[in-house]
Amino acid sequence: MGTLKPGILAVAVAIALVGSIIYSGYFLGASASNLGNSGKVTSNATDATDLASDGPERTTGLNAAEALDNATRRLVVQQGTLSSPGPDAGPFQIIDILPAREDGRVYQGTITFTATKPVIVAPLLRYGVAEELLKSEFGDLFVFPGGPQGSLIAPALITPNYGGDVNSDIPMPRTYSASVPFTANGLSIGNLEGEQFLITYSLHATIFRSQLTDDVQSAVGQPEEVNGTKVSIVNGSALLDDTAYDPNPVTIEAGQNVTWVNDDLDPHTVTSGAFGTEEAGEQFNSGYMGPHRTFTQMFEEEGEFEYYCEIHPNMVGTVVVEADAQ
Ligand SMILES: [Cu+2]
Repeated sequence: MGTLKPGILAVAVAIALVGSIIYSGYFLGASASNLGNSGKVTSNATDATDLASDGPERTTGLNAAEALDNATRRLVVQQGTLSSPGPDAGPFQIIDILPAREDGRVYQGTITFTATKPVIVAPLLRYGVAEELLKSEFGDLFVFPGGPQGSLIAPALITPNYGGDVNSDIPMPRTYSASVPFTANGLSIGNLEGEQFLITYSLHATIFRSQLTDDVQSAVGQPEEVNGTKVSIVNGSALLDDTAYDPNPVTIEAGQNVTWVNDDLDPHTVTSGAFGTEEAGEQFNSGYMGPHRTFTQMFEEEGEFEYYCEIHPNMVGTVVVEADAQ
C-alpha cells in the first residue's frame, strides 16, 4: 500500500514567489504616512460626484504609460507559494498578498489557500478616522499606518473555520485550507502567534473605485485625562528602542502616577518587565493602546521598573520611583 512519506510535500514546495512582497515591516510602522491635522470626518462628496459620472478612472498624477497600465490591470489573478518572513519578523508572521492600494480603490475577489499553520486572513480596510479622539466606550479598532491617501488601516482579522484533519487512510501533513471572499484596499495573511508558515494560494480580484462614507460624530469625545507625570509614546516609536518612550527614564516619587499617552499612529502597549520573561506584564499592562489613548499607573514602592511594548518589543523604558520627599 502506498504511503506518502511525511515531509515530502513540505520539502518539495518550490518557493515560486509570484510578485511576493514579504512585508516584515507590517506592524513595525515602517510607513512614512503622515496624517497631518486634516482628519475631519465628513462624507466625501467629491468622490460621490466622481462616481456618479461613471467616466474613466481618474488618472491625476499618472503619466500616460501608467494610466494605460492602470486601465488594463483591473482584473488581478495571482497564484503562488509564499513563506512568512521568518524569525526576525517580530511577534507576528505576516505576508502581504495585495499591498494596501494608495489610490483608495478596493479589490473585490476571493482567495483560496492551503497553509502549514492556522493563519488569519486580513483584508486591509481604510480607516478614515485620523485625528479624532473617540470615546473609549465605543471601543478601539486595531489600526496601523499605511492606508490609502494617508489614512490608517483597520485590518479585518478573519479566522476561517479550518475544521479537523482531512479524513484519509494515507497519512498526510495537517494543512489549513479555506476560501475567503473579500472586498478591501489590500489583503494580508498572517499568524499572530508568530509561527512561521508556508502558504500556497490563488486569488482573483477586480478593482473598483469606492464611495467614502465616514461618519463617527456620535463617537467623538474629549481628550483623555493626563493625571500623572506624562510619558509620551513618540511618533514613529515602533522603530525606536530606548527613545520610544519620552522621557526615559521617567522619575517620580512613591505614590505618584505615570500617564503614558500614545502620540503615535501605531498601536502600542506599556507592559511591565522585560520581553520574554516570566514576570512580563505581571505588575501592569496597558493592553492595546490605539492612537491618542492613555494609560495611567500608580507606583507605591521605590525602585526601578522596566517596561516594554508587546507589539514592538524593541521599545523599552524605565520608571524610577524615589522615596516620597515629604
Ligand atoms: Cu509599540
